[in-house]
Formats: sequence, C-alpha cells, structure tokens
Amino acid sequence: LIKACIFDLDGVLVDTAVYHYMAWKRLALELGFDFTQEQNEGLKGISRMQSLEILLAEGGLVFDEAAKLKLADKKNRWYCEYIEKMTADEILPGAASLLKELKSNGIKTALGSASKNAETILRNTNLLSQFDAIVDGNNITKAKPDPQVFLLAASQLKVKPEECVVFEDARAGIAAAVKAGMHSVGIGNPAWLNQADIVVPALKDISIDTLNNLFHT
Ligand code: B16
Ligand code: MG
Repeated sequence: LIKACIFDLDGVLVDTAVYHYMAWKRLALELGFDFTQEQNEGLKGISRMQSLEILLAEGGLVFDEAAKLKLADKKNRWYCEYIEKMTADEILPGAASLLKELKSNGIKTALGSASKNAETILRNTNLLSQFDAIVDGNNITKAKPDPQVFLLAASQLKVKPEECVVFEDARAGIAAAVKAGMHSVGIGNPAWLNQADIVVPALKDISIDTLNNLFHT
C-alpha cells in the first residue's frame, strides 16, 4: 500500500538545471574554458562539490581544497541570484496539480533533493506549503545514489520504505530509490532511467489513477 510520494526537485518539480548550467558555464569561462550543455547533463542530481570536481576535470585544472570551496561558493552566489527571480510560472507541467491531488487523497508528500537551496526554490515557486517533510542537501551526509535522502524523508513522514513512491529525473536518484526499497517513477528518458518501475516524460503524464493501478495506493 502506498502512503507517501517523495519528489526530487530539480528536473521533476522545476527546471533549475538551466540556472545551474548558467552559473557553472560562467565559472568555467572565468577560468578560461568552455562548458557545454551536454557536459552539464552529467551534473544533474550530483552535489555541488562533486559537480565542481567534474567541471574542473573537464577544464584540466587542479586547485587545493580552500580554492575549491571559494569557487563553489562563487558559483552558488550566481546561482542564488538566478533562482531569486523564480516564480510559480516555472513549476513544471502537472507538478502542482499532482501535489494537490495527492494531498486530497490523504497521501503524504516529501521533498528529497540534493540541493542546499531547495527551500528558497520552493518558497519562490509557492510550493513550500505542499510538503509534509523536506529533506535536502542540508540534512544529508551521503549523496544519491546513496538512499539516505529518501530514507530520511520516509522516517520523517513515519511511513515504511515500501509504502513510498519516488519521482526522479536522475539515474543516481532512481538507483537511490531502489536501494531504499521504494517504488520509483522516472521522469525523462526510459533508456537512461531503466531501473525505474515506470518512466514518463513529465509529471503531467501521471495521475493518482496511474499510481493506484501500478502500486495499489
Ligand atoms: P545546490 P536535485 C540537485 O538537485 C541538482 O540536480 C544538481 O545539479 C545540484 O548540483 C545539486 O542539487 C546541489 O544543488 O548547489 O543548490 O546545493 O535534482 O537533487 O533536486
Ligand atoms: Mg533531479
């Protein structure tokens, strides 16, 4: 029986990947190399420091820890400038209505994101009140594919892992859901998200009826 739905943020509820990309590209250009949209795909769902490591490797640059923290901080300040201007218009199709539908059917909702900026984004897009629990980059020590983020969300909602469905656009996120012992809905490319129970193009393609049929909510 399904009692809760746990949502990834970036790429599932909102498209902040475009802002991450703008900030990472700005940093790369400042450091003297280009960073393509394709290279940015590899950063989805990955933590800020891990993303920086990948970016610097692409540019063939090596920095010490203190310098890396400064670079990550610089990127984050630019990123925060971009997300400060976000509005509810940037909620991805179907996300707001699915959250409301779940609530009215007594299904609990949680956020399970790697981002340390999750609350700002939820506040600016008016989604904050839609969640019974928020677990983000500030509450976890292990990044996806580790299941920690989703297990913590389940324990805050007081439900068992097998009673949860995770919505994720990142391969590492689906792997985390599987390791947590949860059901999963992949958002995006079925070939890439092949560990998910089902893959749909967007949240607008999922209704409570689909969830009922699949997972017996
Ligand atoms: P921040 P998610 C992830 O969010 C993003 O997909 C990833 O690109 C980003 O590096 C990570 O959050 C950390 O974000 O720098 O804001 O702490 O998909 O897990 O919601
Ligand atoms: Mg994501």
